[in-house]
Formats: sequence, C-alpha cells, structure tokens
Amino acid sequence: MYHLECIQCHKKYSAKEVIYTCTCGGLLDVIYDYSQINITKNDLKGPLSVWKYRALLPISIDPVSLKEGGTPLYRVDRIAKSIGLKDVYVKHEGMNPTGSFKDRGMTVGVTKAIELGMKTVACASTGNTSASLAVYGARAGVPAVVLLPSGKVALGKLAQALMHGAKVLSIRGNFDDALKLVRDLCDREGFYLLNSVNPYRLEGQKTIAFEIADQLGWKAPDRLVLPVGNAGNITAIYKGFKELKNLGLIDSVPKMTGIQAQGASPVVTAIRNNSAAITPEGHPETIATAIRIGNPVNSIKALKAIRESGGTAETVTDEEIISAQQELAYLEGIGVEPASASSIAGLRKLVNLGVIDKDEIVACVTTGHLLKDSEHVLSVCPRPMEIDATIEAVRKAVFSK
Ligand code: AN7
Repeated sequence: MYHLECIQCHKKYSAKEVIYTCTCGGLLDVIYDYSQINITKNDLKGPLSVWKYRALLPISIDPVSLKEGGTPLYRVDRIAKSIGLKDVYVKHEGMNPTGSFKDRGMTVGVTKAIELGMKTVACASTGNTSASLAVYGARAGVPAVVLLPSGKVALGKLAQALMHGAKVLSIRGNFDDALKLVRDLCDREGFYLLNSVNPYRLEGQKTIAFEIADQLGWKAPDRLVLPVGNAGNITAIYKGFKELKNLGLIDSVPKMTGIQAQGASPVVTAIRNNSAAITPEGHPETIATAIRIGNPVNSIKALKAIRESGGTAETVTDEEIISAQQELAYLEGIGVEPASASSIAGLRKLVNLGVIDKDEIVACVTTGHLLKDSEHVLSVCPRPMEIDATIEAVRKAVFSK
C-alpha cells in the first residue's frame, strides 16, 4: 500500500527496508497508493488524535502510543489585533504528552522501529527530539541513545531524557556535529535512527495539517507559519495538506512560511537568494536553542514546500522572539518555549513588511511548551520579590510599582 521513494532520482524502496536516504544521497518520502485510500469527512468524525488518521499512516501493528495529537487550535484575537490581522490561530503543539510536536513523529517512528524488529533507537537532538525519543522508547520497552550539543539543551528537555532512562551523551560540538555522529553510529551498530531524516517521523508530524483542517471544518488556512530548524516539520505539514487536497478533503494548501532565528537561518538565505540548495552555517547561535541548527537535513524538501505553496521564509532576532513569547503568555495565556514564539514574531514582521495581507487567515504552530525552558524564563522575567512574612509587608509589596 506504500513504499519509499527518493525525491531526487525517484528510485523506489520497499517499506520493509531499513533505509533513511537514497543511494544517490537524496531524501526519501513515503508514497501511498492513493487510489486505494478512500476517506470521507464522515470517516473522520470523533475526537482528534494522531491515530484517528491511521488510514494515512504507514503502520500495520498496534501503535506505541501515549495519546499524542489532539492539540488545541486557539483563536488569538488580542494578538491578531495587536499585529493588525483579523483571523489568527495558534496550534499549540506544546500540549502533546512530552510537551512538543515531536511526539507525533515518535509515536509513528518508534512503532516503525518495533515493526522492523529494531533493538535500539537513537537520535541527535537540540532537546525535544531526545525527550520524546526517551519517552517513547520507554513506552515501547526499547533502549534509547541520544546525542546532545553540550551546554545548549534547555533543562526541562534534558530532565525528560534523563528521567525516562535514555543513554544521554553530551557532545562537544553543535547539533549538526551530533547528527553526523549519530548517523554514523546507527550505520555501524544497527540502531534505528529517529531524526527527521527518517521519513516515518514526518508521516506522524503531517497529522498537524490534518488536525488544523479538521478543526477549521475541513478548510485550510491561507497561511501556515512555523519555526524552522532541521526543516522536518515544515515539509511534513506541507505533505499533510497536499494529501488532504489530493483526497478531496480540502480545496487549497496554505502558503508555507518558515521562520528562523537570525543567527541560524540558512533556509531564509536560500529563499532570499533563490538558491537551489542551502549553504550550511558553521556557527549557528540563538537564544531559541531548539532551532540552533546550521545545516538542516530536510532543507531540499523545505525549499520545495515553501516555493510550491507560494510561501516565504523570514528571520527574527532573539529580542523579537522574546517579546513574542511574552505576548503569547500575557495577552493570550499560551505558554511556549522561545523557538515556538518565533512563529508569532515572524508573523508580525511579515505583516509589517507588507508580505502578509491583512485579510489572510493565518495559523501559527507553537511547537513546544513554556516549561521546557524555565532557565530562559528566569533570565528574561523579573525575579519574585522576597519579603517578610507579615501582612504589612505583603500589602506594601502588592501595591508597589
Ligand atoms: C520547539 O529536538 O531539532 O524544523 O532535535 O524543538 O522540524 O527541526 C527540534 C526542533 C521547532 C524545529 N520548535 O523543527 C530537536 C530539534 C521546537 C523544536 C523545531 C524544533 P524542525
């Protein structure tokens, strides 16, 4: 019912093979026989979850699951007004079991590992992927190995990887170095690689598109804005919307709009320069450590998603990221980690630049929860006032400026 296919040379591989990229080096996609898939809106009634869309997922065994997906799509009218738009939604992926969108990819990816008989799972990570892999590895009863850039992973994410029992290795290097190493390790040791170069991860993540369309009454927004790091999620969501359109469930695909931090923005540079490929950045740097990535593995797919959909890519500064994070928090009650706030920061910038039309219906994906990165919160918010345990001191403090 499905196979793997190279996006460049179109060589096909059986779904039984353990393979991550084509022999030509190209990225792989999971391709279905769509003529065999017959889904109507009626078949998709009932509560949201990743596995509700099982007919469009490449898995034939019982899933390794913690009830992922089914995240809220919030209307954010105060943010919309402050930016000068009418219809803005936030798909809050921080509401997944481990607090990020990675769970959608891991429920599918770790289930695939079991289906293929793999004995150990592994990834490199800026934090969230490792947290999710540790959790789903534990759920599946399979050991997990994670490679992290030393000193650059938010504490909440590290805590998850440690508590859920992964073998946690701190690499003296950045994420791009760690990814290279883990790919080599998986080849040598027969570990199953669960970074987003693995096309099954992206199959799980495409359900973000399914849920947004579902939540909007089987309509796509005009534009989808999200942070871009390794560039897996933007390609996954684009694939999801395209599949819905092919199946006749929606009429249009949103303009895919990727936001990167100014200090780590190879995809934005390639879009600006109209280049066929990105130029890797050797020293990516940003406060949004989740997207501190200089050589995104899925960039060829991402450039295609952005160009084909008529979208764009833009950078935001760390200051813009922090103000958007604070705005989401106090204007709307939505707590997200810095990388996630870049979607709102980018939306504001693109509206100011006149790239985004004021009549567009926009959905922003907030990819991770605020609690992932509390050290950052303490560095940008005022400290609590410490006072004596008397009512006078409390009253004085409450009314102080
Ligand atoms: C909160 O965990 O790459 O463009 O190793 O954690 O699909 O990479 C995290 C990425 C956005 C970027 N927001 O998504 C990892 C990792 C958050 C993230 C991204 C990440 P991609």
